[in-house]
Amino acid sequence: MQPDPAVAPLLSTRAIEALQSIDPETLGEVQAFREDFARFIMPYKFGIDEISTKVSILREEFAELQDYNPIEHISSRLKSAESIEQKVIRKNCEPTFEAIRDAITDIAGVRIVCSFVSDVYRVFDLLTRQEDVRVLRVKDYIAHPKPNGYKSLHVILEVPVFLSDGPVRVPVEVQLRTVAMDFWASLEHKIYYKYDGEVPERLLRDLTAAASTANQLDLTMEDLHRQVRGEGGTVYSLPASV
Ligand code: 0O2
Repeated sequence: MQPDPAVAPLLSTRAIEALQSIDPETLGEVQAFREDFARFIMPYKFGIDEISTKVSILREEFAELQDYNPIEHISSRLKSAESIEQKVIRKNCEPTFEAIRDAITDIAGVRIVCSFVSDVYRVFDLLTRQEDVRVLRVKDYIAHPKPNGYKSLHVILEVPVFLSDGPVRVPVEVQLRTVAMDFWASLEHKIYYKYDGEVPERLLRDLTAAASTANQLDLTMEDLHRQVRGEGGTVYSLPASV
């Protein structure tokens, strides 16, 4: 393969030689794979759009009609091809699009950050009650934190996406957590990557202590919030239907 003349001056000699050594058949296979991957990943992007729209509607409705909004912010991500590949290896999944579709349910991810713990369960309830949403799996790391202190409510939701050749149902992993849980998880994630998973014992201890401080902050803030609103006792749990 010859490099595109427009970009050739930007490439090193090694890169140009590498490109020239690719035969047309291999190049065709790579291009076909790129197209297949784009077709595979597209519905997941639309799944994110569907969930994001649902959350935005709830958020706007709260902003218009209530005197406070339980949703602080929302973010989303599509798992990268590299990250999907790592998970395929970790889960010992067959490397076909069909098998990946069945085995990996967090290709589309949406994170909803709420003000208080009760809001996390409230937003979960409002989302999962919608009739086009199916709950595939729930992991309540708030009721049952991970040993390192990680807290979050994870739910795999399945939503319909309407494509030109018909509807497909797409799984989307939704992570719901408070601002304090999010702050802790972001830092823990950075530290974990910085040390490539081998975090020094002292830092692990400090992180666990910080998780407990974040938890205490959540309890205190929720209590203050309830006092200001003149509300009674706290109920932090999943609805009975889950
Ligand atoms: P990324 O880039 O954040 O998406 P499963 O999917 O159920 O087969 P898994 O992946 O263990 O298995 O699922 P789980 O327990 O629901 O956790 C998935 C995601 O939760 C992770 O995604 C993180 O985003 C988050 N998470 C889980 N545990 C921790 C933790 O201890 N610390 C932090 N900071 N985040 C955590 P990925 O796949 O790691 O990547």
